[in-house]
Amino acid sequence: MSIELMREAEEFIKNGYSELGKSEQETANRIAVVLKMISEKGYYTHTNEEIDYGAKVAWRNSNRCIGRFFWQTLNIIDKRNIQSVEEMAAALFEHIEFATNGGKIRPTITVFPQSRSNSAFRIWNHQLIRYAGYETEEGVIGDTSSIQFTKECIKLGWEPKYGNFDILPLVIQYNQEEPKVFDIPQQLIAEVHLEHPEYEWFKELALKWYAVPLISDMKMEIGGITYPAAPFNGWYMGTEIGARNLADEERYDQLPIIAEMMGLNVKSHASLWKDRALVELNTAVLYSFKNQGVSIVDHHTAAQQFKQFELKEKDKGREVTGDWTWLIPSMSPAATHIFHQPYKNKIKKPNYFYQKKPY
Ligand code: HEM
Ligand code: NRG
Repeated sequence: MSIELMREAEEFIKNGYSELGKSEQETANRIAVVLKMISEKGYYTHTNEEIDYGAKVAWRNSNRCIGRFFWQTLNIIDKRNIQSVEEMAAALFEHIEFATNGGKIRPTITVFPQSRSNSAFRIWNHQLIRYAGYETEEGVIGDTSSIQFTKECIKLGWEPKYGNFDILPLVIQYNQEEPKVFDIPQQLIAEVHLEHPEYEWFKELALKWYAVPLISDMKMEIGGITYPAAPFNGWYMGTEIGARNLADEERYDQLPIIAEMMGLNVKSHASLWKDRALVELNTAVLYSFKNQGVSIVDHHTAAQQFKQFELKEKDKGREVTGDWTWLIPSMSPAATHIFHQPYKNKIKKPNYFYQKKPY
C-alpha cells in the first residue's frame, strides 16, 4: 500500500518537476520529504503548485474530453482545509458562482480533502446542478438519468416538486454519517431558455437547460493521492444538450414533437425527420446560449480546438491519448477530423476516474 503510494508519488514528482522546469536538486529534495512523510504518516500533502499542476494535467489526460485545448486555463480553488459538510456546501456555492461568472464561464475545479483511511468527504450528486427525475404512473417526469438520485434526496427529506426541470439539492456526506441536504440558492443557478432563430413556435416547447456542467462524482488522482471530492466544470458543447440530453428517447425525447411542429413526415424514417429535428434543436441550443450570453461551443469549433491541442501536444513531445468512442461528437461525427483517425486509449495519471456510488 505504502510502497505503491511511494512509487506513484515519486513518479509524479519526477515528471511534474521536470515539466515545471525545476532543478534536479529541488526535485530530489522534494522526493525525500514526500517519501519520509509517507513512511511516517502513510500519506503526503501536495504543495499548492503540485495541486495546480496535477489538476491541470489530470484534465490534459482525460481521454474522453474534446475540450482539452484549454487545460492550462483551469482555475483551482483549494478547499483542502474544510472540516464540515456545511463548509463544503458553502464552498460549492462559491464554485458555482465563480464558474458561472454571469455567463462567461470559467473552467474551475474545487479540491476538497484527500481521502485517508479514517476520513472522506463525498458529494453524492453526479453534477452539482442537475434536474430531478420522477417515475410516476403516467410515465417519467423530468430527467430519467436522475431517478435513482432523486429517490435518495426524497428519502433524506427533500420535497419533490414533480416538475420537468426541478433543480436537485446538494447531498454531502462525511464518512458514514447521515448525508446532509442543501438547497442551492436560486440566484446562483443560471439557465438558458431555448428559442429558435427562425421558428417562433419553438419557445412554446418551454425547453431550457442549465448553463454550467459541473461533474461532481469523479475522483481526482494525483501522485497516488485520491481526492474523492473534486468537482470540476468547463462549458457545454452544444450537442451534449441538443443531441443527447433533450434528444435521447431515454432522456427528454423532444425529437418527435419538434419534427411534428416542423411539419415533417414522422411516419417515414426515410424522410430523415429525426435528423432534421436534431439540427433545429441543436441550432436552438447554440443560438439561445449565445443570445443569453452564456459560453458554449459548437462541435465543429470544438473539434478544431481539439486539433490545436493535438498539434501542441505533439510539439511538446507528448503522446495524445484519447477515447475515440467519446471524442467523436454525437452529431455529424464524420464531419470532424476526429472521426477519421484512431486514438490510443491509454490511461495516464494524474487523471479523473469513476468511483463507486455512495448510495
Ligand atoms: C468529457 C467537453 C472542460 C474533464 C467531456 C465531453 C465533452 C467535453 C463533450 C463528453 C461528455 C459526454 O459525452 O457526456 C468539454 C468542454 C469543456 C470541458 C467543451 C470546456 C472547457 C473540462 C474540464 C475538465 C474536463 C475543465 C476537468 C478539469 C472531462 C472528463 C470527461 C469529459 C473527465 C469524461 C467524463 C466521463 O467519463 O463521464 N468533455 N470539456 N472537461 N471532460 Fe471535458
Ligand atoms: N454530457 C454531460 C456533461 C459531461 C461533461 N461535459 C463537459 N464538461 N462539457 C451533460 O450534462 O450533458 N465540462 O467540464 O465542461
